[in-house]
Amino acid sequence: MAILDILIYPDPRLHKVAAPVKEVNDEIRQLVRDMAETMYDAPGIGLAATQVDVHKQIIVMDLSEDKNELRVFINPKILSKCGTQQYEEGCLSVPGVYDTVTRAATVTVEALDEHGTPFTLEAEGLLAVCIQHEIDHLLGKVFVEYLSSLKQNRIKNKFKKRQRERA
Ligand code: K1U
Ligand code: ZN
Repeated sequence: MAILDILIYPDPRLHKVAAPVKEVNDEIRQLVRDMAETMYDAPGIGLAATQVDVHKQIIVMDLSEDKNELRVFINPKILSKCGTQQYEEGCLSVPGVYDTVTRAATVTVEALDEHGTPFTLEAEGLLAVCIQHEIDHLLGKVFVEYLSSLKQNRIKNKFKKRQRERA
């Protein structure tokens, strides 16, 4: 297994749109394992392939306290959304930034698991938030894009400055 590098905002590669996985094979399963290890190491509760510069529709997630309930979503599609909820979100690609985002309260999502088996899931609460946040990553969207342009510019400038200082 391997810990992969996570792209940091405002890296333009975070805006690439991920392609569907054609076949869930051993190569994809290895990537899923590496993404899970990267998420647990960060630590985070979710990770989209986009964040590790792989532009395929793959998400890993684990919201359990003991970090032993890995969920894998390949080619996820939201079938329906209902209501609204607000949650203070974070993102491994925007470390240290937390802000409130309004999203659907419940979502029904269909996807393939790591064996290529289709499943449908009805989610609410944090699971619904996380699914929407990660699917946004696959569409090239980072959660800060829900914030005001003033906040987005402040965050962008902070991370660009940090990047310059590290170079
Ligand atoms: O997509 C990501 O960058 C992962 C992100 C998922 C997420 C969190 C909160 C709301 C929406 C989506 C994170 O995991 S940020 C880190 C985090 O939330 C966390 C880290 C350690 C323990 C518990 C939570
Ligand atoms: Zn994120």
